[in-house]
Amino acid sequence: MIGEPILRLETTDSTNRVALDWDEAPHGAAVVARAQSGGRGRLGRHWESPPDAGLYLSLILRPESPQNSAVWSLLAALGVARALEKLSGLKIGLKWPNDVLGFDPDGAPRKIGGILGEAKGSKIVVGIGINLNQSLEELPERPIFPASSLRLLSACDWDVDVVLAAVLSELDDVLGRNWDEVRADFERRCWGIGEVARFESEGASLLGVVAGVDGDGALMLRSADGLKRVVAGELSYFL
Ligand code: BT5
Repeated sequence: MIGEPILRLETTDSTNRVALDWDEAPHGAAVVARAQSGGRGRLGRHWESPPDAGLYLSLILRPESPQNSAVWSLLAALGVARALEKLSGLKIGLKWPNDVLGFDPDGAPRKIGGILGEAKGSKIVVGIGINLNQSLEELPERPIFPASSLRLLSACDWDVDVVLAAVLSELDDVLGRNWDEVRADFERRCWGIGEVARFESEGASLLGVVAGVDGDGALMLRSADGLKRVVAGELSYFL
């Protein structure tokens, strides 16, 4: 069962750090905190985690199936999108690989959450950050895919525990599935399929049209040299 046992903390540096260090944790164990002082984003970035304004959750997975580790983050992103959509009635999108998107009334995408997958040996930790009750002033500035919160998009306050329960229940379902079973839903929600994008990783850059996400969770880019698979890097669109 995803979310059992659950370790609840008032504040910590990073729930992912706690989950990585929790050696005895069984598959499905969760760490949740009311605030983080050193919330982590991808590629060494920071995740703003003010008290009670968002959900800060890490899950410990000890998968038996050989699914590629990148796939767990994609499955988690999909579970979060499904849960938030059911709760709020808002349309929730995804940006490969790890952004959870809400939309302004005019349809512009806003980052309301993110997923950070990390591994220690065979243990996988999937960190989930969701902005719930922040005002615009409490959110960091982002030049593209500006930050928003569920409250800003839905005009109501959100109880962190209600969202936690909904997310865990959805993840219990989605994390038990094969990527191929749910890939179509990820692609349906995925921002920018058919658009030109630039993929950057370790100094190298590739320009192409986003064609979809493959059976290993890699993004497929149709470049001047043909169809390429890309993993673990940064994707930017020309919005
Ligand atoms: C992510 O990184 O989107 C992954 C975030 C994962 C956070 C969770 S919280 C629970 C668990 N424990 C942790 O320590 N982490 C996980 P990335 O795509 O790199 O986005 C980070 C970038 O987004 C930053 O460089 C900022 O520009 C911006 N940012 C920071 N805080 C944000 C927020 N609360 N909302 C939206 N954007 C934010």
